[in-house]
Amino acid sequence: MERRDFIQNALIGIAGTVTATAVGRHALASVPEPIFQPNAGTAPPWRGPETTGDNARYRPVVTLNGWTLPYRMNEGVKEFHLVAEPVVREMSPGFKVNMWGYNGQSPGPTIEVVEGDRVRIFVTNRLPEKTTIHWHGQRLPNGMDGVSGLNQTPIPTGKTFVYDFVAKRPGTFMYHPHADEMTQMAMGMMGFWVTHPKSKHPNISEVDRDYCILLNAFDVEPGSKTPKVNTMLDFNIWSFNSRVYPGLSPLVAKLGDRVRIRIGNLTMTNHPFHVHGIEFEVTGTDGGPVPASARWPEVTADIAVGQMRQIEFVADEPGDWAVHCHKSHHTMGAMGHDVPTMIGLNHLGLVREIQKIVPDYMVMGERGMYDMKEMEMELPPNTIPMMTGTGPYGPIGMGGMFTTLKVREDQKPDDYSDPGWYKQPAGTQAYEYKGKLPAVNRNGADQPGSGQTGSLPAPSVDVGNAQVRKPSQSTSGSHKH
Ligand SMILES: [Cu+2]
Repeated sequence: MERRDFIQNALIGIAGTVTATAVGRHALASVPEPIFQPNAGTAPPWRGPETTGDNARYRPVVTLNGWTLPYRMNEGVKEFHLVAEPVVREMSPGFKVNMWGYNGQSPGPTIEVVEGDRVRIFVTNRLPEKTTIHWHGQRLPNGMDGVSGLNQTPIPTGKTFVYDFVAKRPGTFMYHPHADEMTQMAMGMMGFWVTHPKSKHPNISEVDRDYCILLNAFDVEPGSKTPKVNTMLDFNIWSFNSRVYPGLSPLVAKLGDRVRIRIGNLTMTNHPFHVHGIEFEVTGTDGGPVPASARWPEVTADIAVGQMRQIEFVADEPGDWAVHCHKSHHTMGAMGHDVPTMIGLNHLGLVREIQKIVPDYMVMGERGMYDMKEMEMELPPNTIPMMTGTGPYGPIGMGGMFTTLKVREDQKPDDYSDPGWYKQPAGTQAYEYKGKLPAVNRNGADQPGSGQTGSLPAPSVDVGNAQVRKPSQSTSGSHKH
């Protein structure tokens, strides 16, 4: 072929391409460009056009270690584009897990709209199997409810389906597949949905901070990277928004802020969600806002499987307060099962001998499991220690479903950055008692009415001669001194 012909053909080719592209672009113009999130950080609140100025319709939420999906307005319809796809989620620094999610992360982006909005969601399936999305809790036409086989045919790999409905009622919602849901949810497919009220609502407060947390769980064998999908109850990674402490951002508030936390549970067990330092009220459930007359104070709200709860409080106590699931094994990292209790056994020396035969052998805490944090443990690669996170006073001893509520006098409105560790004012922190301890005489102490305990000598304080027992000394037989 002569060079001139080649160029001629190439030009025809280009012309042909241009035509095809023009058609393609026209068709594509009806689908919003998908937006992807490259990292697991906490994105600042998404300041859409309805969140600023005098006519602002709502104060945007903040999804802990997540983000809000921007929309496109198309003739009065808010259009979103979700892409279901395999993702790699960094659950905690250095601990990466192969998951399935949406738009680059698990959970997927939060969808945030206003009551009465017409919403159109394009869902593109880039998974190796069929999927759907169910809009958990929403009022919508039956054909939009997303149960495969019941309401629609599932979305085949490579295809895009459209969900189109009006966000009828304000509240906290979730989305997740209703197609091979055990696999797809075990792999991390889920997301949050918030519908703000269109006008002042008698049972919905305006708040200064509005957080979203999805409770989720995975079963990742220590040293592996992909969750097991046949696990029914024995999950070993308990997470907020597919992150575990210390990979979770703090919930920050300015002193006096009214704070809302929206919590959804897409694990297979209940989670008593516990906040230190304040009392809260449950102001909303799956079914909508709770009337003020029906609320009561709590410091723990149990969130059952498939439920959503909104809790609210005034952050009027400065400090770093723990926020965690109260099931203690849910604030721990990857554990093997069938672990014997080793409290009271001295393993030193023995461990090294056993490890010659069983290289993975680990000591499960001869003084309780707190040891685990202080010990330099050899762990399989890509495994989080069982309990992680270090505070200003040493290991926190909790991971998993744990983070902090950081209340500060000088936190700026709309500032969600970590203010660092709280410095307790002098005289307001637990301190070591350095006086003498009373002798304990247990003989007769168990006899009712013996009065033995009351007759023990009062402790004599002698700060100058502090007696600090070394941990290696026996903790039994305290009657000897
Ligand atoms: Cu829990």
